Amino acid sequence: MNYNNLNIKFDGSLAILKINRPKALNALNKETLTELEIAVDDLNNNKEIKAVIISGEGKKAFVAGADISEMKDMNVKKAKEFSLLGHRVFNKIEESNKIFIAAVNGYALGGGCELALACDLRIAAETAKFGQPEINLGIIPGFGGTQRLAKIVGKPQALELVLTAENIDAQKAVELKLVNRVVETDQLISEAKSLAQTIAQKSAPIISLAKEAVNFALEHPAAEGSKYEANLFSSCFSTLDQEEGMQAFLEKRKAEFKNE
Ligand code: CO8
Repeated sequence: MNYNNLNIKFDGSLAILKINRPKALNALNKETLTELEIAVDDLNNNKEIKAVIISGEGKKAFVAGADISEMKDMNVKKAKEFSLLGHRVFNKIEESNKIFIAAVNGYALGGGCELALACDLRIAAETAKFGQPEINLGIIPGFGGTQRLAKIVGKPQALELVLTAENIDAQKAVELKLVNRVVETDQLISEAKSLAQTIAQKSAPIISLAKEAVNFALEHPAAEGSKYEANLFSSCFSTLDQEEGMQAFLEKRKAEFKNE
């Protein structure tokens, strides 16, 4: 599939997806979000792929937000449709059986920060900047930012970002646990690939169960989480990879997972 606003490259069991509107700092217009949904659906159905790196083309921006020129004349109905499109696409990333890693190469503002938040792991270049500047435009975050940000950094820090519209740098983002780590800017993609490859060596069904279990924790009380984990944990024992993983340990060799 040829996309107007996305570049996708494959490297073994990894996919590297870049938002490609550098002249508009990779702002998410409807066409880009629609293409992103098709791409995420395709990747989710691709049995060869275990991890997806999302980044932005160009040196300046990961994604500088939803496209303001497109949003400017929206009415309430159109704004809701646009917001729900973003929610649908970002939920598909969050609920995917693949691991999504945001490699944040510059501005991750508004919808761009929200896209990074929907990913499972976030690596930031030293030059990355994060923020939720929507309030300066007379709106609030609308692609899941108020919800995911509060869960990830906690209410006071989320509210400070959303109410002040101030950008934070990569170092501050690490302190807030908004990103997993900061790396040198020219090492960003190689570091993201290295992390993705470490994960991709594990068993696909077990990666997926691990993600599902941790995601569940953010949405449910501890007692429900324990039961859910016990169910997912026991289902590992219906896989060939659990047999192989334990057998390999006892035989003092590296496991050769079959992803089954
Ligand atoms: N939308 C559209 N165009 C953009 C956007 C954007 N979000 N960001 C940058 N651009 C465009 C600029 O208009 C400019 O275009 P042109 O060259 O044609 O004038 C080009 O990209 C380069 O940008 P700048 O000249 O502004 O570059 P600077 O280096 O001076 O500044 C900034 C970089 C600080 C990133 C600046 O561009 C900026 O502040 N951008 C807007 C950031 C922002 O407010 N983002 C939040 C948008 S709202 C949002 O994301 C809501 C999400 C939920 C939506 C829910 C649906 C209803």
